[in-house]
Amino acid sequence: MRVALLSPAGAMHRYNGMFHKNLHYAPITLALLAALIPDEEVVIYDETAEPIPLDLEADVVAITSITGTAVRCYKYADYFRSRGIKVLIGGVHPTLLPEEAKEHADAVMVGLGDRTFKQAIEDAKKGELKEFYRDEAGVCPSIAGRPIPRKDLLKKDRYITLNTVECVRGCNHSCTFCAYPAAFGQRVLTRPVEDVIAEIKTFKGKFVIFPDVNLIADVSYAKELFTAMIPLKKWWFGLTTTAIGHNDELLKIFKKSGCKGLLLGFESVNQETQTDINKNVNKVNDYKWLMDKLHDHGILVMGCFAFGSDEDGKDVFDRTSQLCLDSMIDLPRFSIITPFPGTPFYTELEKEGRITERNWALYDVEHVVYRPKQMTKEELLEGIDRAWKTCYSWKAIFKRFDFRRIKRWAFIYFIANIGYRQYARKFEQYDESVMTDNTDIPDVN
Ligand code: B12
Ligand code: SF4
Repeated sequence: MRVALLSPAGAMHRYNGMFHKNLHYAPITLALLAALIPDEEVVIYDETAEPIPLDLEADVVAITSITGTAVRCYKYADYFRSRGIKVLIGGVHPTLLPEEAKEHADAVMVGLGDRTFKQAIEDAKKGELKEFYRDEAGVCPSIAGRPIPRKDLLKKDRYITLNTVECVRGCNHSCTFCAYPAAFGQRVLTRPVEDVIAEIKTFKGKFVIFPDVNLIADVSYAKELFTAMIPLKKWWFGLTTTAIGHNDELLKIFKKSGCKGLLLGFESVNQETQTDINKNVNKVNDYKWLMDKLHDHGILVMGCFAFGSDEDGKDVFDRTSQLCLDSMIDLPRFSIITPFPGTPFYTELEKEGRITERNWALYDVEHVVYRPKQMTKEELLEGIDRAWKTCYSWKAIFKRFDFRRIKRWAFIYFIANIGYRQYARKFEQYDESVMTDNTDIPDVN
């Protein structure tokens, strides 16, 4: 059976958007789905890397969707169905809103596809597709024994690296704004260490990227995995929570195993916001101490902040920029706290009648989709723009550089900062009209 796997992208992330090759690594989703159906004739179109051809030939089109891409995914789904092709849709957003996705697809894949995708393709062959395939408790009790994702099907030269590997599925926290626990629950599934190491051994080059949302969701697993990585002599990047600062043993293992960069969700300079969003693992007063400690271990930090919580007054932007400068956060990243559907944060704002925008294309954490409490939408947008520009001026880039502790990694620091400086300067071009424009896909309704 001919299966086309599609990953539509929002305007900013599309192949002709603002990132180009320099800031995209290969996502795993489609490459893994391809590996789950080894007997089929599969092609992959990831719209961050290339256009999706409207004249593609396939018996089944399988689309992955997150909230920010859902409207575009539905338009592709409607279009390919109008050509008589069966359409399956899955991913975070259809998992959160399966009934909505069903309006546009022959089958909706709810939750992980590890155990259900092959079944759906078999059913499609027999003309017996079901409306929903659900990864409910017990259907996917483990992600052990996963095949190695088919990265050979990706456009290799369009990514900064193909060396991405998933090892932990799930997070032990439940922050109120996060779509991840809302979609996949709080169970933490881990891949056997030997499987992950075997996959990493297939990688060419020095770099490895872990896209897992929280690498320390299971601390004893993290110790085991990264200890096993030490002999591989790789340089790796991944995501954890700020709790990493309080685990000296694991931090030492991170250093030895080649950890060069971590993405941390600092979220806010207001401790009350951390309580409000259920992320009390973050202690704002520790941020400077934590940065020094990570730098002492040779680890650079992308520090993410989300503006617009109820506790944020108009001074929050300048306070946050100042903290980034004082704490020498290597790569500050700013977004707008976004109520993804299915999350407790969405339910709360919905109850208060504060959701102002339901076009999912604007749920990309860069646009304002609700009424903030202490400022207007315009003030929030102006504030975030100012924070980007303040932190990515040349002067600020040099001021944030912790020469004493991380001079050896200066090249990583400056390359990454130059990339984000470009992002900071371009992102205002992606206004609401650009983000919601899908006229390149024919209308069939
Ligand atoms: C790589 C990545 C990206 C890439 C590619 C995104 C894409 N369309 O795939 C880029 C850089 C473009 C990106 C951008 C964004 N991302 Co992103 N991203 C990821 C990340 C880190 C890894 C994805 C991955 O490879 N996962 C590994 C695979 C194996 O897991 P999976 O994708 O969940 O797939 C499994 C199941 O979901 C299911 N499945 C998924 N799709 C399908 C389809 C079918 C047909 C079937 C059968 C099954 C199936 O089966 C798979 C195997 O079990 C995830 C976090 C994560 N670890 O998943 C966030 C994540 C998907 N991103 C997220 C967000 C918020 C964003 C941004 C809005 C924000 C930002 N600034 O980063 C932007 C917006 C993009 C846009 N509008 O175009 C959120 C999504 C929340 C939501 N409700 O939408 C996630 C979940 C992170 C989080 N903490 O919440 N992202
Ligand atoms: S710690 Fe990160 S991944 Fe986990 S629930 Fe909170 S925001 Fe989501």
